Parts: sequence; structure tokens; C-alpha cells
Amino acid sequence: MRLLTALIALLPSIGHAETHVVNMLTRGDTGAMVYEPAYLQIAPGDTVRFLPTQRGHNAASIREMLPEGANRFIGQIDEEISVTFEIEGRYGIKCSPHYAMGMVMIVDVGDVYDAAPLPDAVPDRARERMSELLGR
Ligand SMILES: [Cu+2]
Repeated sequence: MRLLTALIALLPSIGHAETHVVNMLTRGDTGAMVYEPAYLQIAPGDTVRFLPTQRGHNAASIREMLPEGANRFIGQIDEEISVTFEIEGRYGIKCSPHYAMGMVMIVDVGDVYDAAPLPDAVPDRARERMSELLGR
């Protein structure tokens, strides 16, 4: 009986993955060519739905900002993509056509204490945006 009680107590932390929603926007409250929100801190197993709220955008993993062992993903322009993040770490996400204009976001999965510095391969505008997001 005591074991059963312990198992039940664990249930809320197991299999209670959340879904987060991100809007892909040409003009949002935070500026032009933005994801809103542009930063998420989520738990492993959580899902993020990227919605084509305004036209012309997608969400794709940034190759240089993908935790080891995590799968790359690339959404189609103007289509929703739903991504479940199983592996802890810092993920950089870009809009393929607007990467150089700084349309990026960051998803931290789990507790990210030791993220690598932003890679040189990230375009200047995108790196500036990420620095702002991480500096909040
Ligand atoms: Cu875009």
C-alpha cells in the first residue's frame, strides 16, 4: 500500500507533458519578423506548436544550435509544425527565409546551465536577437 501511494505521488511528474504555442509573425507586438514568444523554457517531453499565424514563415532547427543526439526538424512555409523536445539542452530555431533578418527563437529544454556560446555561423542580426533573449 505504501508503494502504491508512492507511485501515485509520482504520476503528476510522469507523462504530464505540456504543449506550448508559438506564433510566427511578420509584424508582432515585439517587432517585425518575430516568433512570439521568442524564448521558452520547457521540460523534456514537452511539445511546441509553431503556428503560421501570419504568412511566409516556418520553423527549423539551427544546425549549430542543436543538442547532441537531438533530431533536426524543418517546417514547411505557411504550415504548422509540432515538435516534441525529448533531449535537454539549448535549441536555436530559425525561420528559413528570414534567418539573416534575425527571425530566431531559443528553446531551453530542462535546466540549461552550461550552454555553449552562440556559434559564429549564426548571422549577426540573429545573434543580436538571441543575445537580447538570453539577457533578459
Ligand atoms: Cu519568417
